[in-house]
Amino acid sequence: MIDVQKIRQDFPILQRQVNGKPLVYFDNAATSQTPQVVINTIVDYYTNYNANIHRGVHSLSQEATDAYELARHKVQTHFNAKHAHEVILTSGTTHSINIVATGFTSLLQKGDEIIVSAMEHHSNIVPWQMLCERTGAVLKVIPMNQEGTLIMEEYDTLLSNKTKLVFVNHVSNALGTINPIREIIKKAHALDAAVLIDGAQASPHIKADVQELDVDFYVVSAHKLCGPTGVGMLYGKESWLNKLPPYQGGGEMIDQVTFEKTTYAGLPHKFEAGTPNICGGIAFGAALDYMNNIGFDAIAAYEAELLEYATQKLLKIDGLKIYGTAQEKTAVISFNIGTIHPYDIGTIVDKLGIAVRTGHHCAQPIMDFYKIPGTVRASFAFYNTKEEIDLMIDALQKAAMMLG
Ligand code: C6P
Repeated sequence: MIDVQKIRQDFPILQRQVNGKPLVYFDNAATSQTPQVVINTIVDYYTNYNANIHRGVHSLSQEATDAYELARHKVQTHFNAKHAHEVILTSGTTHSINIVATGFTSLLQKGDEIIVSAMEHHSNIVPWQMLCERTGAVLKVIPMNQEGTLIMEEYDTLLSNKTKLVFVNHVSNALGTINPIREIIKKAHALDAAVLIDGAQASPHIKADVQELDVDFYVVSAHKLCGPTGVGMLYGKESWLNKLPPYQGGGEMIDQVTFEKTTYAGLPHKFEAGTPNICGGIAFGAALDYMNNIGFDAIAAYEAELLEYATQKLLKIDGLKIYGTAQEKTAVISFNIGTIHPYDIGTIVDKLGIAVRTGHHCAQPIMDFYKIPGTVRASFAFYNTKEEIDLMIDALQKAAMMLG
């Protein structure tokens, strides 16, 4: 059970006002808020043991290295990776995807096929298009229906022995749909294709077990689950990470360097060139501790209640249409009211202290599918309340009256 009032005390930002009104933060799918314990971890690092890692014999460097590697271990445990060296700490989901997409350049041939879904974020489309340009591989798309659910029969027809890679998000950022990733992975593996699951939007709501999923790559950003920006995870099966070449050259990722030849470090360092976001990595570990203390089952149950409550209330607003009505959804609601531009709604509700995202949400193909310029997106977290939803409904009614 979530004690939401107690939890809210953990987030200093939730106490502030915006435009003279109490902040109602419903832009959690863009980035989540940061609890005091994670802020304290960041302050503690810079106050007490800021040093470069894996390099110095001095005590500060040792302390920072130990804390960073402990954080990697926490990420490994959270996602149940078999080995700590299968966890590459990156700058976030986008960086993680680009490591894999670039790495596959030497493993693909002209005519090979890559499958993505119709509801991907641009960061799970563009790197694969660039990979296709480099290799002559062909991009195929699993279509979706009006509810925002993937048409799995079409996936079956797209799969063939030409399929080398499949990339799908676990949860759609614009629609909230939870995709049937188990089935997607199983079917791809039957044809020896590798699968990357973009877990950016799933990770704050669903605890993924990469071994149980048998997924080849799973990627997340810490800032979606109460951690800082600029850090994330690329999980890869050891066998795949060994096959892929390094993404960037530099310090930290080498074994021996001469002007004639360089040999690379083993995992995970092969993919971690340069000084990483040390503090961010440590704070990522602290954020996972914080969320696990609350518990992902409790978070999911509470957010499902918020989703149901908000959906019912929103549908009572005249002319409001929700995009993304899949059975399996996280607490994300994309909507429009009549023909009012989402940007105008977002601007008016902001004046009333309510933060929602408006626009195409970096998922333009979804907007093209529905033939709309964008949506208003309200995305909830475990620290939001039904009272806040009521405030949003009032604000939307005011906006609809003013603009309709
Ligand atoms: N979506 C949103 O408002 P980065 O920026 O690398 O941390 O995450 C990119 C990303 C990748 N995949 C999915 C499914 C995502 O939702 C995001 C980030 C934010 O929806 C910002 S555009």
